[in-house]
Amino acid sequence: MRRMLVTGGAGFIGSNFVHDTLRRFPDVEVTVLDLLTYAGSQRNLDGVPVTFVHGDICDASLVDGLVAATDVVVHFAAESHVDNSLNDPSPFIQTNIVGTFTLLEAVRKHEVRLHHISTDEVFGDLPLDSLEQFTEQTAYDPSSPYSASKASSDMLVRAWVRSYGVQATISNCANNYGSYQHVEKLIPRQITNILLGDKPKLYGAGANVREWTHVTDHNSAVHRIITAGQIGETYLIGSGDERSNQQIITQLLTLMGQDPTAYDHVPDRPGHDLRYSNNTTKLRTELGWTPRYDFEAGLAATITWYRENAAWWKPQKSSTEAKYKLLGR
Ligand code: NAD
Ligand code: TDX
Repeated sequence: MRRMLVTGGAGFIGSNFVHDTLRRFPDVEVTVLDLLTYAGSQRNLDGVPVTFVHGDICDASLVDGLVAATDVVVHFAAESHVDNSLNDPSPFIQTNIVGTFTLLEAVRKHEVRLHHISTDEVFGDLPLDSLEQFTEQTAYDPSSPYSASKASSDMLVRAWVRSYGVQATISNCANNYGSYQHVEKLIPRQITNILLGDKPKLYGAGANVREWTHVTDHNSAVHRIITAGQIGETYLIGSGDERSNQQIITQLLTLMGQDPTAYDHVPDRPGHDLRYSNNTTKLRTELGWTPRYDFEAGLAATITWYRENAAWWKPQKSSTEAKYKLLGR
């Protein structure tokens, strides 16, 4: 696969994916299609030799031309933040559902391989005090407009595989962290609050659990699936490292030399999913994938990245906090 089209390649995971792809496979010709919403920035691709196309995955004629000229599409583009989806679901329906439909029609027409990036949130949530996990067979039960729109897009991919023989795979990853993540998300929001002398903000009691996966581990799994995954299959991705939000905030404060109790409780997210946990046996045994990052070391490196890249995150910080202020969080 010499030519690759990466949608959403100017966002957090997509830009890390482009960096990793060109580091590992320098001969691949990468084209990025990205709308540069509030979450995307071309600066995330500074110095990286890609063809950048500023446009919308819902633009059928643009997508058709780009898909016709590629060997594989890796589809990251999405509206990705649960709190935003609760506030205004409409861009989530448009980008996540109509955008994925538009890509599917193009890959169907041009018989191009597609890998669709999705999330563990499509399965709903798990009880806090259990060892239950999601598997590839878990029934979909999304809670938020975001997760419902991602679940819809996964269902479209499955239907296009079965009915039209589209050559597609799907992955559902747990929460990611690492460099270039927008400051609206839990970990960068708290790191940048602490760097600015503000307190971290914990939703509700903070008992909700997430499985934290370094973005580079997510992307190494995506590379394995593109090269060795079975068409029509779904793969769960995750590190196995589960922590409560309260533990994360305490750990960040400690790593940054602050009082570990110096955070604010803010009102909870409506419909807040309790716990996510992915069983990744299929990916590990069938495709030989293993995550490389130790969480504490990955978190420390992420703190260092935000410390050293204030010029990257400062322009998005005040507008993000203004949005949270309106939500009371
Ligand atoms: P992000 O919000 O950081 O980036 C999304 C990118 O998509 C941005 O560059 C944005 O400009 C672009 N985009 C949005 N609408 C578009 C449109 N209509 N046309 C073209 N480009 C558009 O998101 P992220 O955190 O990097 O997530 C990437 C993918 O991974 C998403 O599909 C998300 O559902 C999935 N995912 C994210 C996580 C996580 O923890 N962040 C975990 C599992 C899965
Ligand atoms: O300030 C905060 N305080 C807080 O307690 C923020 C921003 C979040 N939280 C909580 C809510 C969640 O339980 O932290 C947890 C993580 O929140 P987010 O970073 O918003 O992530 P989440 O809602 O779990 O979704 C993320 O993982 C799955 C991504 O945003 C999705 O795109 C991905 O699909």
